[in-house]
Amino acid sequence: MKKISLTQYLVEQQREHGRIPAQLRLLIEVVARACKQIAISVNKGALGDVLGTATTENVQGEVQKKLDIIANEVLLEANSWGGHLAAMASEEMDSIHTVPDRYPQGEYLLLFDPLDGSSNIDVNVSIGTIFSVLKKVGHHHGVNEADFLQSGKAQAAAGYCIYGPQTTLALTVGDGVAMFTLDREQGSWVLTSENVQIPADTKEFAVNMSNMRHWAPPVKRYIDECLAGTDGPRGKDFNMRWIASMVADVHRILTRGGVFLYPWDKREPDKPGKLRLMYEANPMAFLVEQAGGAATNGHERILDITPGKLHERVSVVLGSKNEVERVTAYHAKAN
Ligand code: P6P
Repeated sequence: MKKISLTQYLVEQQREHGRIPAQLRLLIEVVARACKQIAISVNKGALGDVLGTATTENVQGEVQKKLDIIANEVLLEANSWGGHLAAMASEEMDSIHTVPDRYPQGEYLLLFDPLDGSSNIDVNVSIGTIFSVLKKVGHHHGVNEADFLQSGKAQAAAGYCIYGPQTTLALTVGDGVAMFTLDREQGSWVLTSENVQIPADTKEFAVNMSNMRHWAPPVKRYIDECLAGTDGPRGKDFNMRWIASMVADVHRILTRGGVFLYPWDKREPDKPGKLRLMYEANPMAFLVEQAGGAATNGHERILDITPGKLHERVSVVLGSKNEVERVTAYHAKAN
């Protein structure tokens, strides 16, 4: 594969498929540049004043890590002046952040989890930035939270940056998934994989097993059958991986297949799940589907869910198509 820059890739994609108009290309390049800046802070670790917790909490009442706030500030600042965005929404902010009046407003809406996997920051395990791009619908002036409440199938683009042994950006605009690796000598993103495909079958599941006693029966049945191995109903042995950074678990699944579950559990029955729909599940579901995988909440396609609130949570089953369909079928039978 030709090793081209992110900019050349975006220009050539626009020429071939016409899905990346200038404003969207600027948005993607600005987000990619912001991720490079975040990577510099992440990679400093104890050498910079970036580890540990801040003295504040986020909208979910979770204590914020210093890097959560740094990453959030980098993304807000980078995207304010370009004229490509009307507003932003972040896991780290209660309400939406509209572009300051001194800058022109564009037609795009950017949502992000600036640093996902915060519990892994201080122990040097891969973390990431997740982003989702929507377009403002209607021609009303100004922008409000209701403009963001669109289902995931309306996304214009989605991606993540994983800060791991390599710093890698995964991106889709609806024409498949491409990945770019950060060339640190040049400070540029280089295309390193294109048309990423998730195998339909897998022998690897990702779930936090410590929650097993709290799961609904269909999830327990699915995992029990995986654990039963060759002597059980699946007739094959399974392996388990759980990194507790969604970006890292999803990156592994995009790279070699697998199924990821963060299901509803009875500890907080009113909460549909732990993960957030708008800036975790939706962008990851878009990427996974574009790579030939599937993503449901156990009952319906995540991208079809109509959001009611900006920070609403959702149960997530995503990855290798045949496994996701099996888990979803078990839920249907249970109903
Ligand atoms: P647990 C990270 O905090 C996160 O939001 C996802 O990135 C990850 O998949 C999940 O939570 C991990 O949750 O309960 O295993 O710590």
